[in-house]
Amino acid sequence: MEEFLHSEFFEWVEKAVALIRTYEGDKITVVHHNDADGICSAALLSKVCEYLGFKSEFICIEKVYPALIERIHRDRDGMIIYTDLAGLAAEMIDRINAGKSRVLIIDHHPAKDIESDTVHVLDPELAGISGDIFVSASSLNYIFFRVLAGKDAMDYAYIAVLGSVGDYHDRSGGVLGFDRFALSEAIEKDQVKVKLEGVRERYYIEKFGEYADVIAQYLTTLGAVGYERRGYRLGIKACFDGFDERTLKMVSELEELKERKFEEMIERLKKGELKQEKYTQWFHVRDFFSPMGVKTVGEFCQLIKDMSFVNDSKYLVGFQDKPKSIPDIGEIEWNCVKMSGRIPTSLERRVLRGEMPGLDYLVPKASETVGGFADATHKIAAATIIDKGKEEDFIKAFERLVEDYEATRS
Ligand SMILES: [Mn+2]
Repeated sequence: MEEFLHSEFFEWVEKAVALIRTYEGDKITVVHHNDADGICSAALLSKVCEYLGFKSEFICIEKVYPALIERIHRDRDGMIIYTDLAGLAAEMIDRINAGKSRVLIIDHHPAKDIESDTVHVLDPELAGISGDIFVSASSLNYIFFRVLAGKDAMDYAYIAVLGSVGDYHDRSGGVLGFDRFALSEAIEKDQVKVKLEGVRERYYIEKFGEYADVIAQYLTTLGAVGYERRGYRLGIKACFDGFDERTLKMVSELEELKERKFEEMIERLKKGELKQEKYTQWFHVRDFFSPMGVKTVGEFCQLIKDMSFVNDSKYLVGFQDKPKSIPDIGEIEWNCVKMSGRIPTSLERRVLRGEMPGLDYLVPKASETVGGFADATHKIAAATIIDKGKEEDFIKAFERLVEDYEATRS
């Protein structure tokens, strides 16, 4: 621990710890992401609440949509902790919260700090430390817990390792930085053994009798594929109790379900449901992917983008209905669809050379024309949310934008 004592980052953690220590209410609401890192973060925060004697409520969401934030803050007060998401949403949360609750955002994604008396951001990105490489949300929550509770927190170090691996922080051969600090404590406590496979480290977790990458995949399946069935709840529980037969059965059922739905959808697209425009090919899964979360349509596009039935010179766009009912929250007054875009490899080359426009240009612009907001855009992968019924207008706008881009180049 000593090596962190003098860092600026450590002072930030202490400030966050002071916020929870001085909280005078009796209940804390934890809003967390639905992937393995988010589930492990929630598990660690459940122990933080237990340690301090607070009651806790857990809300699992896929993204920080304003409508969800409004509902969460309308119906609750006291202290609300967001974790593994919301780093960039502090301003929006502050506006919606309007001074009502004490809010702490514990995230490792790119973040924006704000001046606020009630909303506070703890994020390594703000201290110049890459949250994508050196610290998962789980490791951050572990350090938060560790500073708060001292060595008592070490009993849960393995959960941080699980979360880091869930976010692929071992991709360079092993986890680094603050993730490695959590790993070293888990090793010290005999919770984890490092096995070297070639040039890659794997982390064997004694509690599960299994490697961290395997367990992290179970958690992701529970949280993402089983989102509408609240699979993440079983995931949080499994972090402490291990995977019982019922949970393992749910994992394998969900994996089969996903495979079956994906295969069926591919057949449907081959039989004509993949609509062809001049520059775009697109489809709509409606609610066929339920109970999987809306991230699924993106994963599906990624899977099929280079298959032989997909035209390799056209953009690939998929839509999925956003369910009206959000687990842990209830009915939300919205009527919208998630759009995901990907680019087949041969078109991707032309995009990267600048001959064709990227999705980071097309998707926000096309969304704007139909009044939507683009949530996450990169050159070769992008997503947005638009109103239901606007799908064809979106495609038309998308087509026009590509056409205009081509016209200005020739
Ligand atoms: Mn994460």
